[in-house]
Amino acid sequence: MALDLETREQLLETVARFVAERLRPIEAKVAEDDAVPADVIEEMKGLGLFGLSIPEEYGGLGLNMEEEALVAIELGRASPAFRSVFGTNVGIGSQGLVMFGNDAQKARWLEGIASGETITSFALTEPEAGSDSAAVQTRAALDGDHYVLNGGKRFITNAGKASLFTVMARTNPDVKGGGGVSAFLVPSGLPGLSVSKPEKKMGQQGAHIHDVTFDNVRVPVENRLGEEGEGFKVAMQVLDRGRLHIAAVCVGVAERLIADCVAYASERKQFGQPIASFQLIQAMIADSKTEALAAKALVLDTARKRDAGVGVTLEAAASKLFASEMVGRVADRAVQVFGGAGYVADYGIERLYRDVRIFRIYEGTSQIQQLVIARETLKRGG
Ligand code: COS
Repeated sequence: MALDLETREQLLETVARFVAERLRPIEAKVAEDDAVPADVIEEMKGLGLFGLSIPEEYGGLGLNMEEEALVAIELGRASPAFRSVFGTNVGIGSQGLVMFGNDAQKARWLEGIASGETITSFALTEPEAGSDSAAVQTRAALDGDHYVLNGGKRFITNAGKASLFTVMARTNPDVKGGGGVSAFLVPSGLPGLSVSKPEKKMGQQGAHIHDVTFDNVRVPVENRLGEEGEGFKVAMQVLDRGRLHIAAVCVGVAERLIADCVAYASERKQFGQPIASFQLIQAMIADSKTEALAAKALVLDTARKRDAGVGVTLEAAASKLFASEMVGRVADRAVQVFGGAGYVADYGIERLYRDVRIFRIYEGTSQIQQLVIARETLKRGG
């Protein structure tokens, strides 16, 4: 159910204020410390950010996709590391459970996910299963009323804090590809589950990714999500949704970068005038603005279609492809508009330039989005 317009505006204003007053001022420190302060995480919980997409009956805000996208755009105006704190709970870590969980599974976990007490992670990627995610090798062998999980996952966001993983593992080794894969809800406390130290990475300091290893982890049969063999489709549908969310974040980051460029170009003087008066600077701002508007229109149109029950595999992939490539260009132009100041750390532009690079890679690379778009277009006949 959609929020009434007044409530929606209030929510967006509250998030915008939180971003401006609480998150923006501490961006540089979060990057330096590689950690989001605990009191800020508590405030995120208080605002309901962990439960944006969790149904109201489980304590979430129950936003539809359009509303979630609008919130994600607002959140994009602060360093993307902040969104990552609750991003898995809103998206890939919870949506398998929301879409495919049975009543008992939902009753057991969704309230904790909505409140932020339970942090979730989505464990699909493996060293040999990145873009080829149907090649999952982690094994789940049935043994009485348990599955025994063995294998390793890679680059798993929030794994160090997660208390619940959605794990894709191969239940049928005779079936190659996605058909042999099932999805499981795996609490982090189970014996045999271990999480590595966080990886050092290019950007988004404060957000963490880890390896996760399963060594004879015994998972009760009732923790299987959906039927045996449905795990790959669970993952794909979770990703369809996640791609749209990421695209919305890209729009928010782009809008922020454009505003930063306008502010800087209006102040910075060369040749006796603010550089904003130069047409070559204006051209960069115009290109960035046009592309950001186009991405926003695509994202919101796709979100509305999804809310109306239309299949949006193609449109979600197109949103992710266009918006993530767009924000890469916008960030590149921002460095150019700022000139030397764009290259040094104090202004924060080089940090965002690094931060946005991952958007073209995670939840499916640009090349995977192209494949999905082409396949669906061919299937639809145009
Ligand atoms: N929704 C529902 N079902 C889907 C689907 C979707 N979006 N995408 C694929 N499926 C189904 C297919 O319909 C097919 O079902 P049948 O076997 O019943 O016909 C099955 O899943 C296998 O699909 P497909 O043949 O397309 O699988 P491929 O191995 O060719 O892989 C790609 C498809 C490459 C698109 C997929 O592996 C992918 O998205 N890879 C990137 C993964 C990714 O985003 N990783 C990031 C890590 S998570 S942060």
